[in-house]
Amino acid sequence: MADCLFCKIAAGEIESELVHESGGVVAFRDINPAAPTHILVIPREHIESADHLTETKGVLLGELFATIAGLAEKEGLGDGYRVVTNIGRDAGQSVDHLHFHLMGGRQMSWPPG
Ligand code: DGP
Repeated sequence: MADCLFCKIAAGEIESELVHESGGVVAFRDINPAAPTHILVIPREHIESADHLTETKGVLLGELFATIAGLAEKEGLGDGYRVVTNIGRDAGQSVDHLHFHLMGGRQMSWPPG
């Protein structure tokens, strides 16, 4: 999508600290980290949010979560980590391209704010 920040990052048009890249999935460090490890895992395909997922995206979702698990292992998050996806303004979604926050390296609190 022409005007999407994360599409541009996935295409390499905007610089980011990439930590994973495949044909379907890209992962890069969050510009404003909220934990020692804070990585955004996204599909290359423009999907607005998890609210726009359909059953046809099952394989892609599997790759997204396998990527998250692989990165968590690489980052040494064996004691646990959190995966968050915000949907819509009330939840705090600021970029309208599906992304999973992979956060870890500190004790998380619950419930989230
Ligand atoms: P959300 O609020 O759930 O839509 O998360 C969007 C995240 O994207 C937020 O934690 C900050 C991050 N972010 C915004 N712009 C950039 C950018 O240009 N580069 C990187 N690496 N992260 C960004």
